[in-house]
Amino acid sequence: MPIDSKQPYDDGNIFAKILKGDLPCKKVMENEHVLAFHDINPLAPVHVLVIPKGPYVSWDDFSETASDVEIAALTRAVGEVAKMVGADAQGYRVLSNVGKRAGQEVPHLHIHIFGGQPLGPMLA
Ligand code: IU
Repeated sequence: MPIDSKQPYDDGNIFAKILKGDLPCKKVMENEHVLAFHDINPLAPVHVLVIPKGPYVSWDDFSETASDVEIAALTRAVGEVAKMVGADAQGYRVLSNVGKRAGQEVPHLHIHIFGGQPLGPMLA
C-alpha cells in the first residue's frame, strides 16, 4: 500500500528494523550514515537500495532537513555502491519514489539502483 510522504516518521517501519538489526538484509556496504542492501524482490539483475541511517520518510524531508554531511554521504554512497556491484560499467538508473502517486511503499527514504540490463524508457 503506497504511503503518504508527508506522514510523520514511523520507527517501526521495515527499514528501521533492518537498521536496528532486528531484521536481516543482504548488505552491500555500510558506514556511519548509510546502509546499502540488495532489494528483496529485484526488478533487474542489479537492484540495490541505499538508505540513510537517519529517520527520513522520503526525499522530501531528507532534502529539507538532513545535514549537509548526511546528504553528501548518501549521494557518495550511491556512486560507490553502483561501482561495488559493477553497475557503473554499462550504465544504471538511480530512482526514489516519493509518496502515494509515485508508489512509495516503505516510509523510510530509499534510493533504488537498477542495472545489469538495458533499462528502457524512463517511465516504463
Ligand atoms: P518503493 O520505492 O517504496 O516502492 O520500494 C520499496 C522496495 O523495498 C521494493 O523494491 C521492495 O522489494 C523492497 N523491500 C525490500 O527490499 N525488503 C523488504 O523487506 C521490503 C521491501 I517490505
